[in-house]
Amino acid sequence: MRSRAFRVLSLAAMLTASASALGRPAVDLKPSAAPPNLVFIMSDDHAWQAVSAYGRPDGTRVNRTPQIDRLAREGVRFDRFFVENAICGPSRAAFLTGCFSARHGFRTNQQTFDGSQPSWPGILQERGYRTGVFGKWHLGSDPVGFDDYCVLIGQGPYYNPPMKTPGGRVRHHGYTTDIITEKGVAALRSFAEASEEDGRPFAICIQHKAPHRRWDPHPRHFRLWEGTDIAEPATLLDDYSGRSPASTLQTMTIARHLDERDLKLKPPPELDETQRAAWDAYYEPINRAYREAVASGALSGDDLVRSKYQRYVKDYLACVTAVDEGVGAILDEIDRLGIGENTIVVYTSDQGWYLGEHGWYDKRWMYEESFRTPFIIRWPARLEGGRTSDLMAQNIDFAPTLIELAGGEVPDRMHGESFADWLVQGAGESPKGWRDSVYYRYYESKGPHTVPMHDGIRTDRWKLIWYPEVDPDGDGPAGPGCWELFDLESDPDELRSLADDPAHAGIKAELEKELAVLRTRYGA
Ligand code: SGN
Ligand code: CA
Repeated sequence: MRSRAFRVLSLAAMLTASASALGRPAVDLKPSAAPPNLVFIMSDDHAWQAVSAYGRPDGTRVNRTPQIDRLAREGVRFDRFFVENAICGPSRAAFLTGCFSARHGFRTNQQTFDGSQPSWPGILQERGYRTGVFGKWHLGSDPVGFDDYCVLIGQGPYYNPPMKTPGGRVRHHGYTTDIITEKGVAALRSFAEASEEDGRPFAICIQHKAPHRRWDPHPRHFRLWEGTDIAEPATLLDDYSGRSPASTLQTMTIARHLDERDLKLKPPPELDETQRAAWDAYYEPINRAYREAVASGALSGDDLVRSKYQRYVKDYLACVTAVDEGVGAILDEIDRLGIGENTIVVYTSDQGWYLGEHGWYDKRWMYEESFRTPFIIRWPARLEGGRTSDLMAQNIDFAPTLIELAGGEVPDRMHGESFADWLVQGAGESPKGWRDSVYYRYYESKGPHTVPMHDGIRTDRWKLIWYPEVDPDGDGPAGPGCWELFDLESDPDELRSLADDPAHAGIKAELEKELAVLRTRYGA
């Protein structure tokens, strides 16, 4: 039998040869270097503000995520990583295909993803990678390009999730975040073992349901925040003045739209008897006190909003802690297997999230909280750790970047750009010719939370948003359309639209022109 070193060498030589045969030399993997493994960890709705390596823009920390922070310390943290459509399925499809929603076709969560289109898992698989996905999928169709999978059905519950595998449905008992972590750890072990045998690299996606609504914690995290208050964002009591009427049309406020399940006044329906007992033991006394305070009028008005905020954010952050512990388990397993050096680890979320900013939960908007998403990448063999980057990157760039890092050829249809070369060369200033504006488009007006359809452009300093269905007079979601323009330098919280300010007509016209170019480029 040939030695493992020989097998790795010949596979690397094969990959390098086929990349240059295709006429596009990828990132200069040293001829003797084995292609990297990938561990892609994606959570669902993880606000970058709730990753302590990021924190709130004012520098305060809402929570601690020591394991994700460890990744940031040892890797590169992207501070301006945006999605192209801040909602689950569309963003996941963009990560997979490198395309805007208009091209990958999955514009709203109500659609079904066409898995026959080129995607990074399929391309890596063709290049000899062993691939697997475990956890949330949420694309309607079955995973394509994966040798193995075990995915939640639709959104999936926080407890006792039924999951789908190539062999059919499997029931699970326990806490979904922990189950997904365990599946990730098990896959790491078996893929690494197989790789020892045949020299094939692997790509494993570990995709959490948490901290998606309805933020149901594990009992070990119930009391994490007991006796402390979580800092409020400055815009918790936003009155939406100073902007177009668009922001008043949504139904995602902490004040009026959290329901009994969200506030834990009702338990998750899927709990078994033992789980339910633990749940009730914690929540029932809190609920009793809450109901009494509301009924007696002791808790009302802004105080009630603040109290709902605390309840919501504490549950949300408890769910984040389970995800962070899962990241720790994965990193420990990578260390234990001794494969850390040449394994790329990514931590990201399908979009950002409102932790009370503008009085909201949920996502969908082109405002920074949901448009931006956490993105951290570690690869000890090739990336110097502990750095941050301001590169205006987007989820559509992930597939091209990864394909290049794996020595493959990026299909022309991908809208995204690879930042692979720049990353391995030190990730300093933006690479020459890199985009100086990013495009965004959200389609789901008729979906949950009634956020009106919009698209827009963001540059280093400016953001221009167009709402085609909003009436500028605020009479309802059927108007001739209206604009919002923000100066991100003087107004980082995006509270004062300058769209109607004559002094900003020049910059608005310039941005409108550039927006038209981007719409054409991305087929929107
Ligand atoms: C569900 C949630 C919504 C959420 C969407 C989309 N309601 O409908 O609050 O905006 O998913 O989320 S819930 O009652 O099921 O929690 S996404 O992450 O899948 O895009
Ligand atoms: Ca999501």
